[in-house]
Formats: sequence, C-alpha cells, structure tokens
Amino acid sequence: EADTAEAVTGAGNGAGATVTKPTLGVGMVGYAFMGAAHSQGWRTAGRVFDLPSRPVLAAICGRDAAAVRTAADRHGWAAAETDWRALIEREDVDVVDICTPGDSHAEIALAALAAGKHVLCEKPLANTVAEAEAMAQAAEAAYERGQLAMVGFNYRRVPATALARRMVAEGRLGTLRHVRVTYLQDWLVDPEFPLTWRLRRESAGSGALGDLGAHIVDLAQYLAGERLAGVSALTETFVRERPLPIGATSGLSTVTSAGTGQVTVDDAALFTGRFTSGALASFEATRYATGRKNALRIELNGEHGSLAFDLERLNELAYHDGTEPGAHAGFRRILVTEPDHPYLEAWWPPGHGLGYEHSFVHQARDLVHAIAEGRRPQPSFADGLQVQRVLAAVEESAEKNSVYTPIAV
Ligand code: SOE
Repeated sequence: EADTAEAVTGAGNGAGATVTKPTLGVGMVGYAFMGAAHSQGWRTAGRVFDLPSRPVLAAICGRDAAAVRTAADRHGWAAAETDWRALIEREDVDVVDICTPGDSHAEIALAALAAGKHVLCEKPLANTVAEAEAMAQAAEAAYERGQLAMVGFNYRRVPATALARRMVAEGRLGTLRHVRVTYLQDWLVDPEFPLTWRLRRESAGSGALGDLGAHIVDLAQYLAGERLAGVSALTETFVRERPLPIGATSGLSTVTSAGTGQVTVDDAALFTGRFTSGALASFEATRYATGRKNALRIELNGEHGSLAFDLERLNELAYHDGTEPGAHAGFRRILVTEPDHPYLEAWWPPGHGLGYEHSFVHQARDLVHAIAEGRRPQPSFADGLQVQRVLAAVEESAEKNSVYTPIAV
C-alpha cells in the first residue's frame, strides 16, 4: 500500500490532479444496523483489497454518549463523538459516512460537503425530492473542488449483480423486454410490532417504498443500463395504528410501551414501469410477505437471453442463453465465485461464497478507488436524486388511482 500511496493520479474532476493520501480517515454518523454494516465494510476493505489509500476508522457519532462509545469499541472506531457537527470538522476525517434515518441525510451531507469532506450517504438519498435536489447540486459543486459524494445502493456490489450488469452491457440479452423485481420482507406482519422511525413519514420519508423500493428501482435501472420513463402504482398501509416504542429503537427490533400512534407511511408498494427503450418493468416492495425475510429477486428478459438473481442465493446467477439450440437451452446456474468475477479476485478460492456484508466492503473499496482517481463514484447523488424522483412519481400515481405518471427529469 505504501508505494501506491505516493501516486499522483490523473483526476477526472474539475480540481485537477488528486494526490492520493496513504490513509483515508472515515467519520461515521449513526451506529445501528447500517452503522454496523458500514463499519464492517470500512474495517475490511483495506485488509482484503489492495487500495490506493487505507481507510482508517477515525470517529463514530451518535447522540447517546454511552451507546456510541460501546459501538466505537465494538466496531473498531478510534474516537466517539456525540455531535455530528464536531465529527465533520475533525481534521482526521476525510469521508463522512451517513447512516442515520433519512430526515437528517440532507443537513449532514450538505454540511459535510461544505466542510470539504467526501460523503457516502445511505439510501434513500433523502426524504423528499427537494432535499435530494439540493444534495445533488451541492455534490456537483463539490466535485469541481475535488470532493466526491456517493449514495449507498449496496446491492450493486454483490458479485452476481455486478456480473449481471457486465453481461447486459456485453449485449448477451440483446434488446431488453422485461425487468421483474420483488423485494419482500415480513417484519411488520405482527400488528403489535411498534411504531419505529421507519413507520413515520417525518423520519423515514416513506415506508416499504423508500426502504425497499429504492433498492429495486436502483438495481433495475443499473442492470438494465437505462432509466424508467414513467410508472403506475398502488400503495397500501395495512395496519394504521401501532404501539409506541420506549426510547431509542435499533435495527428492526425494539421494546414497546403503553399507547399507540399512527403509521404515516406505506406498508407495501406495487408498481409497473416503462423504461425509456420501451422495455416493461414490474416492482413489488412489502414488509408483509409472511415468511420472506430479505427476498430481493430480479429477472431480466431480452431477445437473446435472460438473467435471474435471488439475494437469498447471492453467490448464484441464473442465465438462459436463448441463442443455444433449443434441445440444450435452459436456465443454468453460474456459481459467481471465480477470481475473474467482479470483486472476487481478492477473496476466497472458487466455491467459497460471500454474504450480505461483503457488499458493504465492496462499496467502501469502490469509493476509495473513486476518490484516488478523482472520478465520479457510482451511484452518485445525481443517481440518488433520480431514484427519489421515481419514488415521488410512484406516490403521485398511487394517489391518483394508478394513473401513469412520467418521471420528472
Ligand atoms: C430494512 O428493511 C432493511 O435493513 C433496509 O433498510 C436495507 O436497506 C435493506 O438492505 C435490508 O433491509
């Protein structure tokens, strides 16, 4: 690492050449589920991959001093802060990683960019299109100054989805006709599950739509290599009142107290969409699919072939080559564990699979490379804004009884 660290890279940004630093200090805001996943990503990326700069877990931030200290010790952060403004001002922080609920994404990201930091922000980028617009605009201006901003759609970084993208880009499917995606969870089936921040519009922006729908919109567009032009949607809130939680909540579990409150987001969102090329897409995002825990499935059908991926079998990609003679044709399983598959050059021997957490390692790796090379990271805040516009069109269509709603550009 030390020898590559001295390299001066030809930069793609308006700031000219970027001097690659031997280390990259990370400051993370939030320490619950996503905080733990991102910590693992930052901790592991520099140990597994040869990176131009080695990520250093400089400081983690949360409001509860004792809890954030415990999180710092558990996940390997050098320091703990209780004020995110202090975190972004730290000299040992080069990248601010935002793992908080959506209602604070815009404020923290805008302040971090203004303070000269690179930013990684969890999805969905923001709670509203207006916030996402401000963030994308600030990210563009910051890029001219040599700073990068990326949104955390981590499922692009599963080796099998990255391979699927490569195969679509190689033209193996030919003209795309269909993209079919579902993202199914079941943690709200119990009507006694408490009213956590994910069930309130003011903190989460939307429900299954922003939490799960954002992932599948991004993944569908990324794999297809094109954008949605419009959508027709249905949304539903099945349980409108839930018990209130006691104090802070973490992850997907909590303790309840007496009293109830209103659920102000969707529980499920179903929509169809049309890609700019004319290909058709269908999407389903729900927290009520009893027995489905984290079931993200996507299938693409083109004139020459099809691909199918299931997050619950994430080391596999199903491929049907429609140009083969009918007698031998059919879906076959590609075991995505070969060294020439995306991200796998540095991991285990063939057949020794990866899991959910590795997508966060790859996310950290890709951002470190983008920073060293001074090129826009993918997905950028502009990509996050475009997904936000799709989510807004879904909500607008659902309010108008599924009327076809074009996506704003
Ligand atoms: C909860 O539904 C959740 O943790 C999402 O917020 C994540 O984005 C998804 O990756 C897994 O499920």
